[in-house]
Amino acid sequence: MKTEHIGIAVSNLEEAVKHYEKLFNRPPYKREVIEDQKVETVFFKTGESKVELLGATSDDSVIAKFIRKKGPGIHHIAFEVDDLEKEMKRMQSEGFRLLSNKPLKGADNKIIVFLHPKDAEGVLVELCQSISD
Ligand code: CMX
Repeated sequence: MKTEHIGIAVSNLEEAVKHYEKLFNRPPYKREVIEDQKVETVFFKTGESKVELLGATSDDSVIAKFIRKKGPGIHHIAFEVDDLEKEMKRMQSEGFRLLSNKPLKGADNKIIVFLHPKDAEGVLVELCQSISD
């Protein structure tokens, strides 16, 4: 599995974009709202991988809840797989709890599923598979 991206929860997306533009010395390559997840995402390329800034689009977004509880910071790590449904079955047979029974639409042309953070030593893990535009 390749580390596809690291998701960072931010309380002010525009301010965070400015900071990360300075950090990477380049602009983001993509911005996308995922309505179902109530998040707005902004992506920066970091070599083979990416950083995804995550802002809440409503107070009941999981990102808003996460920030209220833990403050801004690393929210999840996403690993890319070739066949998400196959990996979901494998993970379930290994005793991991999946947070959805079916793949969900993720940002940046991906289908995704999350594993419960309690099953990965307190880290929210996303498995993702690329799909065409
Ligand atoms: N990392 C580590 N632990 C986390 C966590 C995170 N990101 N989010 C929640 N937790 C912990 C909580 O602290 C809590 O722990 P305790 O029981 O010890 O207090 C536990 O998990 C349950 O959390 P909760 O706040 O009670 O439950 P939620 O209703 O917030 O659900 C979770 C948590 C992980 C299921 C939810 O945040 C989720 O579904 N996240 C995935 C959605 C998401 O991130 N979407 C954006 C994706 C965009 C993309 O990449 O495409």
